[in-house]
Amino acid sequence: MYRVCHQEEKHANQYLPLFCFRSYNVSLSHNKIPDELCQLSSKLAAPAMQPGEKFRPEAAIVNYFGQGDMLGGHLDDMEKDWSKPIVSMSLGCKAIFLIGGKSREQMPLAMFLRSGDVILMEGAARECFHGVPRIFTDKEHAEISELESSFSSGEGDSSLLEYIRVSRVNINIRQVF
Ligand SMILES: O=C(O)CCC(=O)C(=O)O
Ligand SMILES: [Mn+2]
Repeated sequence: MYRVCHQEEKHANQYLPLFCFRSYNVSLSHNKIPDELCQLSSKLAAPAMQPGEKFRPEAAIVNYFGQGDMLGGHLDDMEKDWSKPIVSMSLGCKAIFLIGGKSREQMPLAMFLRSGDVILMEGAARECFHGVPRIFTDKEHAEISELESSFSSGEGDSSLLEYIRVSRVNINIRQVF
């Protein structure tokens, strides 16, 4: 349902170096968003909705980051109604998230995103360039000990734990149409 292609450096600037172009195409094969994820994202989106309005989780985009991966500066501008929020959840290794302004020229703010953090992109932030220039996969800086202990206390698959120790997964849920 979702297509991503990276365009080259002509869009680059010093802070948000790469540019992504994405579009929605419902005729492409896609999976249903799991009910639990729909319910969770609707709850998390609620503070950004108008009274009486309900968030419709219509797309779930999953970004996988391995060592050295980044997501270039971009606007999420393919959704019909920008007054609807994007719920963005981080799992795994800590990352730097940059959020700038409505143009690429504006100096971005930097913040860490750790496993379990949720960003609600709404209002003015919904129209701002943002990106993920760096993730931290080394033991000292990844800050995933809580996630590691939740894995080791359950029956979880150890290959998942090995994966997430050196990776970051971002899931962002959107109302698109
Ligand atoms: O990985 C993140 O935290 C941000 C993801 C994002 O901005 C996107 O998928 O459009
Ligand atoms: Mn985005």
